[in-house]
Formats: sequence, C-alpha cells, structure tokens
Amino acid sequence: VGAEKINTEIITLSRFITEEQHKHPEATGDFTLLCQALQFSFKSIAYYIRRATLINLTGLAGSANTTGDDQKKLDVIGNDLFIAAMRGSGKCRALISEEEEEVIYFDEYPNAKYMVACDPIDGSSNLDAGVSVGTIFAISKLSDEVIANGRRPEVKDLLAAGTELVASGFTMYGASSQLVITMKGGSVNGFTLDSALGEFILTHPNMQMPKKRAIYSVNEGNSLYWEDKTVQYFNSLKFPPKTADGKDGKPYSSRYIGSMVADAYRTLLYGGIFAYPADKKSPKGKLRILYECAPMAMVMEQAGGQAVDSNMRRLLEVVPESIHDRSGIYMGSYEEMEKVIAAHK
Ligand code: AHM
Ligand code: MG
Repeated sequence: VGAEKINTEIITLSRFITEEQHKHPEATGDFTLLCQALQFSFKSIAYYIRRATLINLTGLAGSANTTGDDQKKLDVIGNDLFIAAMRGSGKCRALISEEEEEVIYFDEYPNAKYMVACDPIDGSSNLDAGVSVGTIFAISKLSDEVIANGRRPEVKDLLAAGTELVASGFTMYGASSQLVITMKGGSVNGFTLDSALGEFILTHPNMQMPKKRAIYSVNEGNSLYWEDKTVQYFNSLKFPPKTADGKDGKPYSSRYIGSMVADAYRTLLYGGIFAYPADKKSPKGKLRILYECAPMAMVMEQAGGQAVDSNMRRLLEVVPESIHDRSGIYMGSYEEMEKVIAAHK
C-alpha cells in the first residue's frame, strides 16, 4: 500500500518484434535484425536532433538534394546514419533515400532479401524552429527470382505498389520520440522512446483511428492552384450548410504543422483528414510515393482509415514510375475520406 504500481511487464520494440517472429515459424530472423538496425538509426537521429542547437547542427549544409530541396546539416547526418544502419544490418540489399539521387546497393550482402525506402528527416524545413520532424520508412522483400539469382535488383524491380510492402511506419521526434510501425496484414502499434532505458516501449497497442473527426490538415496557401473540386471540398468544411432548424453548421478545425509525420500522427490519434493534393502548379503533387505516401497509406489503412491519390485511386495501388516519383495524397478517418471521395467524383 502506498507504493507506486510499477509496470514490470514492459514490452520493448525488440520483444515485440521477436514475439511477432515466433508467430511465423518460417521466419528466418532477418526481418528482426533489420528492425534492430532501424531502431538504432531512429535513436541516433533523435539524439542529434535534440542536441542540434547546442552542437551547431542547425542551418543549411550548402547542398541541394535530388529533388532540389536545400539540404539541412541534419538532413545529411540523418541520411548518413540511416545508410550506415542499413548497411550494418547485413539484411538490406538496396536502399532508396529522399536524400540520394540513385539507389544505394549493398553489394557486400548479395543474399540480403530486403529493400528499404526512407525519408530520413521528414519535415526538415521545421528543424531549426524545434518543431517535430520524423523518419518515414517502407520495407519490402525482393522477388524470389532476384533472391534466387543473388543478382543486384534493377530499378524496375524496386518500383512496386504499396500493396507489396511487408512493413512500414514512421517516427516523430517531438516532445518525446514516437515510433509507429505496422506489418503486412497486422495491426498498427505505437512505441515511445524511453531515453533513460534507450528502448522504444509499446505505449499504443493496436492503434485504431476514429472513424470521423472534424479536423482538416492542408497547406491552404496552395488554394490558388487547386482544382475546383478541391476548393469546393475544403470550402464545404469551412462553410457548412445551415442545420434544419436554421442554425449555423459547425465548421471543421484547421491544423497544419507542415511535417507530415506530425500531421499524420495527430490524425492517427484524433482522426480527421490530411491532404497534399496535386494542383495546377505541381500536377504530380509534392510528396514522394515510395517513402512518403505509400508507407503512410499502409499505416492509415491498417488503423482503419483510407488513403487515396488526387484521382481518388487507392494510394497503395499506385505504382511509381521512378524512385522519386510523386503523388497527390488524401488520407485519414474512414468516414471523412468517404466525403473526400464523394466530393471529387
Ligand atoms: P521534406 O521531406 O523535404 O521535409 O518535405 C515533406 C514535407 C512534409 O512533411 C509536409 O507535409 C510537406 O512537406 C509540407 O510542405 P509545404 O511546406 O509545401 O506545406
Ligand atoms: Mg519528406
């Protein structure tokens, strides 16, 4: 009596992944090792972000990445940490990173079976202001043919729809570091980094998104370039029709952080919709399919939501034409997404 109840049955990410592995007798343990390397990269990126202002890591690196964005010093460090972790795992054959123009091949591991796509630090325009950023990752298995021949996969072998992913997720380095991960056909689970223990602890098991919530998240500064249907849809949220008894309808709340990881994390917990539509200025949209749209779409769907592109096509079925290909995206609560789709018909 009086003593605080301490939870001694802590489920760490390592324990969680090991238990998942045991559910699949055919599993070789390769995925488990890949996840160990992944979680080390998340911890180290989180560590440098927290110390950035103290050790002179804010600001630009003086270079631009493949897609023309100015690289921040931390973009470069996050990318290097991620590549080193994937190489060190010995289980990753090819890596696609937002910060690298070409595919990175780990030829020293010709039998590695996995391919990873990542955005090492998503939302990096927010970095110097201390706003949440995060890492997005998507994991897929190379085809049996590529594995059997131990050959280097070609770019076309890597351009698959999101339905082929074996796992995906993202981290958010905010007030605390959060990790959200889902495996094919499974639930979505959320972990919080306990920095004293250096472990991600399962804090949000089996995440299910609310079916609806009156929150929208979009950069309205792009309205001028939107298609008419998109303008009308967002207007319908802001200017709802009067109720039957003549009272004002209740408009939606607007929340936009400008870091997809943070906007997506809020959407997972609270519900609502997040959008980055394709528009007249960017007909392919802004966000990248392989390491931004598809992994987020997988998380949203497996948490009970939906994700589509600007043509209202299921995002997980979109096949990119190149490794840095982009797409418009709408994702979020199931019922809110039904409204998005109806409004764009
Ligand atoms: P980044 O990968 O260069 O950080 O860009 C992706 C980010 C997303 O996190 C966010 O949703 C979007 O770009 C914000 O774009 P904008 O500033 O145009 O609203
Ligand atoms: Mg990004």
